[in-house]
Amino acid sequence: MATVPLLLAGCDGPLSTLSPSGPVAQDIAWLWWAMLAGATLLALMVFVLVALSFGRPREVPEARWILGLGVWFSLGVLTLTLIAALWVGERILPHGTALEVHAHARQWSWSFTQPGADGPSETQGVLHIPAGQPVDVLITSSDVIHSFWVPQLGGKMDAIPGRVNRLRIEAARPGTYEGLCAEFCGLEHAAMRFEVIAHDPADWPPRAPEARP
Ligand SMILES: [Cu+2]
Repeated sequence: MATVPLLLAGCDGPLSTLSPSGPVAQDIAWLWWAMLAGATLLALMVFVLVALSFGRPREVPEARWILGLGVWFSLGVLTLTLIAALWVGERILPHGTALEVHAHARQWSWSFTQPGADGPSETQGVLHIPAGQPVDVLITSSDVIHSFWVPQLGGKMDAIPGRVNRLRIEAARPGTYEGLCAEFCGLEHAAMRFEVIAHDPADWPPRAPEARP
C-alpha cells in the first residue's frame, strides 16, 4: 500500500489516461479511479481475512463472514463498478452529430484527412481538430489490425482492414496531444506514433495543415 502513491506518480505525462484533457478522456479517467477503488476494497477484504487466519482459532459466524463479506460485500463492489463502467461506456459513445475526420493506418504510419482552409487536406502523422467540440474519427487500415489511441483525448479504437470504426474524441483546450498505435502490428509497431493538434476555434479550419509547427 505504501508503494501506491509512488507508483501513481509515474502515471502522469502525455501518454497517460490519468492526465485527461477533454470530457471523454475525463470520463475514462474517472472510471479508472472507480475501478482502482473497487479493487482496493476487495484486496483489503482478502488481506483482513488472511491476517485473521493467523490469529488464535475462533468461532466463525457463517452469516457474517461468508454471506456478509464473501458474497454480499464482494457482489456489492463488483455491481457498483459494473454500473460505473456501463454508465461511462454509454457516455463516451458518439451520440449526435460531430465533425468527422478520417484516420488511415498502415504498417507503420498514420495518415489523416481533415477540413482545411481550402477544402479537405491530407496529412501524415498529424491530425488537426478544433478544440472545444466533439470530433468523430473514422478509422480504418489497409493491411493488419492497428489501434488508434490518444490517451488524453479519448478511448482506443481498432483500425480494421475493410471496415470503418467511429471513435469520439474531444480536446477541451488548444494544444498538441500524443497518439500511438495500441495494437501490436509488426516490427515497427513501437514507432507508430502520431500527434493531434487541437486548434483554437477562431483559427479553424487551419490555413496550412501540412506545415508542422
Ligand atoms: Cu499499428
